[in-house]
Order: sequence, then structure tokens, then C-alpha cells
Amino acid sequence: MIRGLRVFTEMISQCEHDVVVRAIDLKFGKRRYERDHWDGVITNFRETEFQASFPCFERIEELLQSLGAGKLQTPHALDLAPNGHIDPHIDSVKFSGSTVAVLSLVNAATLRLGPSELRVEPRSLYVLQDEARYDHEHAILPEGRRLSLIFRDEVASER
Ligand SMILES: O=C(O)CCC(=O)C(=O)O
Repeated sequence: MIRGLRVFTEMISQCEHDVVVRAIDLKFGKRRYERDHWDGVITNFRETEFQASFPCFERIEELLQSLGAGKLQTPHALDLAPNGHIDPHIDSVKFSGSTVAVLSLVNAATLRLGPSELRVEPRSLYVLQDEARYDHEHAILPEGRRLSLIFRDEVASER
């Protein structure tokens, strides 16, 4: 396993999952999927900042803080269409700090991290820090529509 990669399966309950998905779907409304992202790595997606005071978000924040993350930015919801994908990349150190954590929703996906592949199930949280954050590209190959919520800390906590 790559140093700095952690996976927490069943980070949220099915009921919490359904509430979060419904709230994100409401926020997207009828917004269309976009073909290309400005950063060139995400295809067929919609994204939005998503701030909410759900107890499961507080648990995630506490967990990330216990792992040494700095102050969290507003989470991002990313909705990949069934034909969407995320190409290999390392998150820019200009926009995110030492911790990138992703809550997977709706459908499972394959996370490619450097030389390894891992199936990420809905309701699980994967966390990238250290080598996993800075030294290996990650990519996502979804299996059907996939939503994710991305928690990043602020740049001040960069290593
Ligand atoms: O949705 C994911 O699992 C990854 C998101 C991602 O790679 C990113 O936003 O940089």
C-alpha cells in the first residue's frame, strides 16, 4: 500500500448517503454535464461547492483533523456522468493542502493511484496524504454515474 493512502469503508450509513445524495442532486438541479474541465483532466462532469451541516460531515472533518489535516475548504461535489472519467493527475499544490479526501457516492469506481488500483465503494472515504498525495497521480474510472464529495484542506498546511 502506498504511504499516505487510507480507506475507511462505510464512513457514512446508507441513510446518510441517501440524504447527502438527495441534497446534492437538488443543488445541481437540471444543470447539464460539461464536457471538459479547465484543468484538462475531468471529462463529462458537473461540479459545485457543497456546504452543509450534516453530522456525517462533522465526523469526516474530525477524522481528517485527527490525521493532521489543516482547516478544511468548502467541500466540492463532483458528479461524473456514466461516460465521464478523471485522468491521472496530482492535485495542484496551489489550490489544496496536504490532505485530499474523497467520499464516494451512488456507484463504485476504480481508483488508480500510481501503480495500484483499488475499488472505491459508495459510502467509503479515501484519504490521500504524504506520498499518496504528492508523489503518485490518481485517476478515476467510474462504473456508471458516480458522485463524490471532495474534502481538501487549505494550502497553508502544505508540507
Ligand atoms: O472523485 C474522486 O474520487 C477524485 C476527485 C479528484 O481526483 C479531484 O477532484 O482532483
